[in-house]
Amino acid sequence: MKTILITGAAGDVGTHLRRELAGRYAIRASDLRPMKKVAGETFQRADITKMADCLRITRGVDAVVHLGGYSVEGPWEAILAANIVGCYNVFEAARRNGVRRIVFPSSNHAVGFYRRDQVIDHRVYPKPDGRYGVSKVFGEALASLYADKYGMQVLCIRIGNVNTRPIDKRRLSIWLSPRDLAQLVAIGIEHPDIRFEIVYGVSANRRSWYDNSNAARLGYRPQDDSEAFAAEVLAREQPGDPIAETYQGGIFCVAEEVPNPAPLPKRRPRARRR
Ligand code: 15L
Repeated sequence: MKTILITGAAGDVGTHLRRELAGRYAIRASDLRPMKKVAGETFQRADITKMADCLRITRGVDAVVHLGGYSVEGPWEAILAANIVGCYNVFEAARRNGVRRIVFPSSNHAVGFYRRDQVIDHRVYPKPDGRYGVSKVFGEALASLYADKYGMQVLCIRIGNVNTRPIDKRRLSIWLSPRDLAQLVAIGIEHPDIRFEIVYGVSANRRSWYDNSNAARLGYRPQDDSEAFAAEVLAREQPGDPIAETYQGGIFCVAEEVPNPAPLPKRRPRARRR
């Protein structure tokens, strides 16, 4: 059985993923915060802004699923520390410890300034919708560098929104069910031919904004479709900010800070013109 390190394991995505992958991998969970372990896991507390911690947690694992970091739009200092310095430390520590496989959960916010009336694939130019999105573009660039220069094998998953059900209209297009998340992560750990790949972390949503053919090429067969929840979600949807509603990144395209989980977009008093 392969041993995998999951950083940021105590977070929402980490909690879903550990539950889904339990029994399939020997999971080494790591986080800054203490957490409740799933049976069979080990836990190591670590601060990814410290290289020594990263060297300790990446030693002896077959693959790293790097979920750790700041997961929404917020202050630059926090994003710089967790998503730039921390991300670099994890990649570099993995390299020094001879770990070749990394699954890097990027985000839909790396391309959040594409319009909703556009379908984008894995080859589009990044269009981040904030500092957080920029940090995810940085992570993808780092993954590309470590693949090309050091022979690492990295799957970047531009995750939409992981939840047991889609929570609003935007999430109907970007929802990722926990079991589809686990399928994608397992592809990232197991697929023999990965060097550097970008895929979208979304279920088989009928309202998707993504051409996810690169994921399909790697064997991804999502089981879920947000459409099953559409009527219920749309019935409670309120009109939102016009800019947020124009672009795929939603409220991240206008707000300076977004709480987690990201709330429904609110209509602002006066619309900016674009
Ligand atoms: C993300 O990248 C965040 O990590 C998550 O908390 C959600 O806000 C998600 O995007 C989203 O766009 O809904």
